[in-house]
Amino acid sequence: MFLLFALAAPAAALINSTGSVLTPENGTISINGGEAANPSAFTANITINLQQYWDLFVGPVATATINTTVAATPVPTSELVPPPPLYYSSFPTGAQNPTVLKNESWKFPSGFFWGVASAAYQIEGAAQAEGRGPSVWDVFTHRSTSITVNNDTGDVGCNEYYMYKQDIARIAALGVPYYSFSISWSRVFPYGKGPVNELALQHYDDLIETCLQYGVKPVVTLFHWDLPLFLQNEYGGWLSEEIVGDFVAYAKVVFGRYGNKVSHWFTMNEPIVFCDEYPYPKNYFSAVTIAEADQKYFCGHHVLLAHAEAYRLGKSLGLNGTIAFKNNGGYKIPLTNSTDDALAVQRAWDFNEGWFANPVYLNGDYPKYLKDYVSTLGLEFTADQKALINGTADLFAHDAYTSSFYMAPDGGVAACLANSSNSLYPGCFNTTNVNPDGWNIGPAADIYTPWLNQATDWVPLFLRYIQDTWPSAGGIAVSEFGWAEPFEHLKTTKVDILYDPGRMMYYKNYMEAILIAISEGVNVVGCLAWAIMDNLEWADGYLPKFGVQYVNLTTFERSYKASFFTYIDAFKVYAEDPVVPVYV
Ligand code: PNW
Repeated sequence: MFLLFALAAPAAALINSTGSVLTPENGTISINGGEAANPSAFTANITINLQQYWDLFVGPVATATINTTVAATPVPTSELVPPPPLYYSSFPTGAQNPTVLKNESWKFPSGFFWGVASAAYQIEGAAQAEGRGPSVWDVFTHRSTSITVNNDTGDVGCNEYYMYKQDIARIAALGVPYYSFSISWSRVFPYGKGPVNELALQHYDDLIETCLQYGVKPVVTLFHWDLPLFLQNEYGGWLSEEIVGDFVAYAKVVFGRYGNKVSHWFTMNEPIVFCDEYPYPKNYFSAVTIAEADQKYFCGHHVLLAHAEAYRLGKSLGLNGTIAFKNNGGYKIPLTNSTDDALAVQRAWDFNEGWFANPVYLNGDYPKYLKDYVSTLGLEFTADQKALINGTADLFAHDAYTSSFYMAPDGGVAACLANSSNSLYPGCFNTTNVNPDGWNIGPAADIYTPWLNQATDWVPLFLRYIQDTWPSAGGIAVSEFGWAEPFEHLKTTKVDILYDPGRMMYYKNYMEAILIAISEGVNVVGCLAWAIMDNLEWADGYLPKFGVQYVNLTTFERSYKASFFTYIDAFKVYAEDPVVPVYV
């Protein structure tokens, strides 16, 4: 059933900040074949319903062949068989079993929270179902010319909106104790604010109840990039301080509804990523009066305020789950031991992790090198705002996929800072994944994820750096890590796809790196593997594969990849809490 919401008061939704009427194509309407000389003369209030809003900005949306909730069926025991070890011993089968190696000084302490992760737009499908409003990503995947070669969209995707019971049964069958997913803001508030869509809330009621029924604890992210389109159109989304109130109102509904059923809340996913190219996704929305290169800092400023207010609200409601946001990035290794490279590395921390971590974990304010720049834009927190932001995270959640070398720009940091047309200005640091000796930092992932190399050796140092730099009483959770197996999308048989040695090595090495960090005194409290299954990798569509499960996008059948068993194995061997597979 579709819900149609009359768009009464905010009919100015279709009118942008310069007063011209927005069309799907380019943000301004052409009247009688030409740009209106005086757009405000043509401004009119019109009332449209939700379907018309979709039609105007997104156009036809595909639907799945399965479009009612599918009951879970027990996972056949034949699927619960781990693969043989990667390398066979040279002895005939059964003649000699190599000793299972275990490092007795390693362990995941009791209470360590681990599981698998996803995000709404990447897996749900059911784009228009039960009153969901469009998000910026619906527009982007349908209308932008810079989407993947395949014109992939999230219209149907993994169809998790209808398959979630089976998905939860499948992870429970392997004994996975936590599932991290995000809620679609534009399902709950089809316009980002205003009328609440009860059907969406009922959907997430059942998703959360199903988790609990299977002994899987839900971990919920409020915002994983799928901004309600209406808020982008009305005031430029995260570019406007208006979003703070709208985000907090959304948080209030979700916190109020699911309250203490959620063990860990994340307000935002990776603001560095979604602000960095603001308006994100790039190459579709053109926005307002702020210079494009500076939009990211306005976005970040409002993210910090919105996060902090949502955190304070959650605490005032007495939620017993932890609340934090997901930061992201890799360890930053100086390319050489020159002082200019050391300076560039510090600038890189300040313009990346420190952008959000310093205000929240240290002092409510931006780190030095970033502050030098954003204060020229008028982006300064008042004393009250600093007090509001400081201390608004119960743990340090970090999406830590890889690591990279950092160095000064050609010509040095000072020359870059003196030249605002330098392409690296204002950060004035450079980065590479290639060692000075010419070798990659580690094996490359898929060609569609050029940012990702297997650099797990650096993980223990990185976790220690986080603990020392931004101490958090609740410890550190690696809230995403994962691997896009090279060329997986080119494999033509299911058995080939399911045997994923690169991802197996990544998980084995990564789990050992976390164990090393813990054994050396770093308080790592949890980790969440990205992703529960293959999904829409944003503008790269379904080409890069991050899943520990394969999804047949026609039948929606899911299958465990070998790497899922590698991941589980780490806990079977090293967790103080037993891994309890639930066969339902
Ligand atoms: C994360 N980088 O994004 C996101 O949270 C997920 O939605 C996404 O699917 C996953 O990682 C895999 O990409 C990132 O360039 C995007 O370093 C880019 C980077 C890191 C994480």
